[in-house]
Amino acid sequence: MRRVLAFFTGLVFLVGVGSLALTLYLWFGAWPQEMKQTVDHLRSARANLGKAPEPLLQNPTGQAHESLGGTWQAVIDPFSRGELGGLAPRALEPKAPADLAEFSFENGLTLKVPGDWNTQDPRLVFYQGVVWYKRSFEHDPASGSRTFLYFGAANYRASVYVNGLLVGEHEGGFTPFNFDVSDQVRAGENLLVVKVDNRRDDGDIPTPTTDWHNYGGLTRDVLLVRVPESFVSSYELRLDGEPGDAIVGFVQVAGPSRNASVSVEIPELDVAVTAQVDAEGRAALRIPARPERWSPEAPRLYRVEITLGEQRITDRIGFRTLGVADGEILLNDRPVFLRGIAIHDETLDGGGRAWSVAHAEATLGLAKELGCNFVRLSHYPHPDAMARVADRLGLLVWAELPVYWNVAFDEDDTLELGRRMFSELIARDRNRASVIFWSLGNETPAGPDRDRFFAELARHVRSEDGSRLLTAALLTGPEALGPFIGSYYLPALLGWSRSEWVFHIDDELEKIVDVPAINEYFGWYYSGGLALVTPFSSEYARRVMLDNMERIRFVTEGGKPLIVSELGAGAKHGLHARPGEMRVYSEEYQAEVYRRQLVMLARQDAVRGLSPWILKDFRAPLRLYQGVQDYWNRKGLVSESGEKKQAFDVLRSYYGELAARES
Ligand code: GCB
Repeated sequence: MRRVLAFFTGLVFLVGVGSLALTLYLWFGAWPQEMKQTVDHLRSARANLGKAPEPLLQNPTGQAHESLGGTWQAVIDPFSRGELGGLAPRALEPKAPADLAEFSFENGLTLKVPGDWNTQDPRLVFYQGVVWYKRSFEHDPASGSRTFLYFGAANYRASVYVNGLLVGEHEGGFTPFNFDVSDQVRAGENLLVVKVDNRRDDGDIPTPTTDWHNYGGLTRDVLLVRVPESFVSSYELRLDGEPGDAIVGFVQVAGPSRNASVSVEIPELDVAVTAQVDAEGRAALRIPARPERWSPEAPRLYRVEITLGEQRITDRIGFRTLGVADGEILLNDRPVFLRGIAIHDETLDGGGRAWSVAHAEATLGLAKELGCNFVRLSHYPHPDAMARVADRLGLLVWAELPVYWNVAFDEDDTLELGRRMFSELIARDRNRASVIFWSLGNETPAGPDRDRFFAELARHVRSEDGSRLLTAALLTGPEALGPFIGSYYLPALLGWSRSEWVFHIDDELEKIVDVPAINEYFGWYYSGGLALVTPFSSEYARRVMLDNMERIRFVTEGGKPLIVSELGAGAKHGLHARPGEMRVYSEEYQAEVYRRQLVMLARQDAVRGLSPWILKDFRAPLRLYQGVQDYWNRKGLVSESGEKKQAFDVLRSYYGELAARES
């Protein structure tokens, strides 16, 4: 018995010593490098799976940074097999001729970053799944500094690996995120691998079905940003509304230093102040100043410089006030009427995701040509270049979260995701004078879960930024349309039209936002739909609607200013109707719908702006009418490659008249 005991004691001792030796060997010993890398990778994968990004660095391009844009190697991975057994894909790549190989970045696809993958390879046009990206970069981590990897956007989920180690993951296809990779980068060559998956499910924002294309990939720039150990992570400068003689805001410092002093300079205003941060790293600012106010007519921007030690951030900021009172939207205390247009994030020259300053200048330049002072950047956050260029050109901006149609309003995780997306968007754009609206969502079906969801989301947005107006595009669904059709449209089809057609908008969401908005398609959808379920021909139904359109009156609750955030009709560029012919998808019919709509809208008391749908034809896999749509939504005022349709001029002359009347 004693022998057995001694044997087992010895065995336990040996196993213990053996494990200790093995652990020491793995950590410090000459264990084959490959094996150690694999173990490190597995550790990082366990530790950092789902690890959220660090708080967003504000204005990375306004400080020392390097773009990692260019040509990256890529692998299409339809079954998401690249992490076989939890391994980083690089571990599966062959290193010697006899190695078993199931994966390789070499000799394959390359993709441009930034850019969607769909327009870069015919196999990827409608692809929804995983693509792996890889590139290497040189780095020299100076002591006393931290290194961040900043992604402008990756649609929809991204997992980021530096030198084989998972550093974290991000969800959400349109907002920026960054990771502090100081512990993973090394001097010399570094390897960056990113897994991007553009599939979404019902708990996501948005859900899988949308009327726009699910462009995947690293759609915006990837940056390497080096900051000191203690650094300015965010700041805000804006004009104090009352009485408008001070610039207020804050500078937030992150890192170990708790008694840093930051300097803020605005040379054109003779402002040079130094502020001490508090125990939370925050310096509240109130700087007496009377800047010239930013407006669409005079989009004055001031150069701002923020310095902390070796970190120097420059920005160009406009100062204006914003509010609502007595049914008006007030910009610099004066009522403003929004002459707008809705825009999807695609380049003007043939589709594909837009990302650059040049893209933004082309698109917003066209909006200016149309006579706009306002753009609705639908249905998700656009690249930061859009708000920056809008600042310069003098365009007011509606920025939106893709809470589109129906999302999982009853799920806490979905609400949390919405909150985080807004935080990322606000952190990025909080200093843009052009941005006046945060839009909570688009055409969401009413109900208690939805109302609770939006009330929470609105609370969150107001707590992060109380200086802008909240809006949302309401769904003019059956509740509003049913009574309208029954009381006015049907009787008119039967030959008896009432002098006023009341369109009653009644949605709980109106109470939550500051400025409600409606999407309406008089002259397009409703007539076509009605003809399908009544004996009336679609031609007759359309004629009756067009002829009576000016009788329509919107009635809202609460006396808030109202925006018509969508109206429009489809037309294929170059498709024409014969004189007098009622032909949908012709340029003439689209132009006629615009003419009638504009007469009707000019007579609405509550309406303080409009953003017709939409500037340019955009990719939409929902649109299956071959020969006409071919997977494009045709409601653009210009075609997918920028050719103007007749309706462009109709809206341009209307906006021209409005602007002339105002000046
Ligand atoms: C809408 C949606 C928008 C669509 C548009 C259309 O109401 O908000 O996303 O693309 O109608 O063309 O039907």
